[in-house]
Amino acid sequence: MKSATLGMNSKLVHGGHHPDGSGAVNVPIYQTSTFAFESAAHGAALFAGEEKGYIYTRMGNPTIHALEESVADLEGGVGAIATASGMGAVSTVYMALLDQGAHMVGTASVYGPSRGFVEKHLSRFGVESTFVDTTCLDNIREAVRPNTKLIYVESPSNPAMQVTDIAGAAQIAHENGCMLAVDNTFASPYLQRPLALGADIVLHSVTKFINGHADVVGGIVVVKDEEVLARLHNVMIHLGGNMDPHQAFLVIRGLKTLGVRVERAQEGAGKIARWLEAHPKVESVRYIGLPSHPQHELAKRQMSGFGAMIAFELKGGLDAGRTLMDNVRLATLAVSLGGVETLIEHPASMTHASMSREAREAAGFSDGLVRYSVGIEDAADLIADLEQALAKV
Ligand code: LCS
Repeated sequence: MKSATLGMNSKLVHGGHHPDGSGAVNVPIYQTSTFAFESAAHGAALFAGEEKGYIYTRMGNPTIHALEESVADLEGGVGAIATASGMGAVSTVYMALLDQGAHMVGTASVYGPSRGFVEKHLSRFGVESTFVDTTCLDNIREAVRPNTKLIYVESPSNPAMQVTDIAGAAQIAHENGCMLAVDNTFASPYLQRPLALGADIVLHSVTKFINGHADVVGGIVVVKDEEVLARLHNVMIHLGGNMDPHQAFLVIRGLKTLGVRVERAQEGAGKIARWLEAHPKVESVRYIGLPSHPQHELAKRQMSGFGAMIAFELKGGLDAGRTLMDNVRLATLAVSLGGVETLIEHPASMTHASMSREAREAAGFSDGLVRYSVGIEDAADLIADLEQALAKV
């Protein structure tokens, strides 16, 4: 069946599977490092790219390919490369697009290491970067230089929950001869498809919503253009950051339920965000589904739902946040997000500890901010859990 005619949930369930004649309903795990050639000439033709086929799992594998095809189809791209982790996806994009002396403009409130890798490591090779508040397109426009090759946006951003106008950022990128890459981890392809909004590259930490069960670390990059795909693939196989077949199998299994998980979690998130906003001990709540969120209207236009991520600050600041995190019982105090289980964490001392306080403040979040990833538990139970923990603050 042509996937273009299918709805999102049908694509999620059936994507990427090419039955091998065995009758297997699921994609088998091709747990092999290498693939036999039919002849010396066949091996040479595969290496020369004259024939299509599998050579060696770092370069490609049927289980991994099934995942790549499925996510590429969901995101509306020509192909994808799956990586060992989300950072593998981020670093492969940077390494493929940024030559010595090149410059990139990024969202200031990206996941800490997505910024740290450029500022601490790629800077050693002469790569320049400017991280700005990309919720204001003029900031991007002003940061672009003649040597800018990449605009890198994370939307919604982690953990500040800032939303960037993807179509507007794409226009700036293309007027200036550079590419727009979007980290779509927080939304997932179920809620947002950046390529359709004009981005050239979309990437994910599949560790989060795409896999959704807190049992795999992985990443994926989807692109619109075959030449860019080849460039990314070439960099990835040299860095050695490929996904492995068992990882891919688990992610395919998780992906099938992305729609039902996201629908369920965001329904809970909306209830919890509204409850938190009305709580006397809560100073502020950032949930893009709340009308009080500064980019609520933009999110309504470019996303089909508001997702399951909430960030909030208590009136007692950091100390109050610590008391809350130490007293929740149903939510788990852990980093990561986007799984079926609700997680709570403290960005300033955990996920974003690698950024300076000034950088965190410039990125729009204070040391008191608490991040809450809503799972698929009963919202009433999660609210009761927060209620008893807040009573101790
Ligand atoms: N992009 C975003 C938006 C992320 O949130 C993360 C990880 C990554 C990329 C990197 O992906 P990974 O290599 O971990 O698969 N975010 C994390 C977080 O907020 N807590 O733990 C990891």
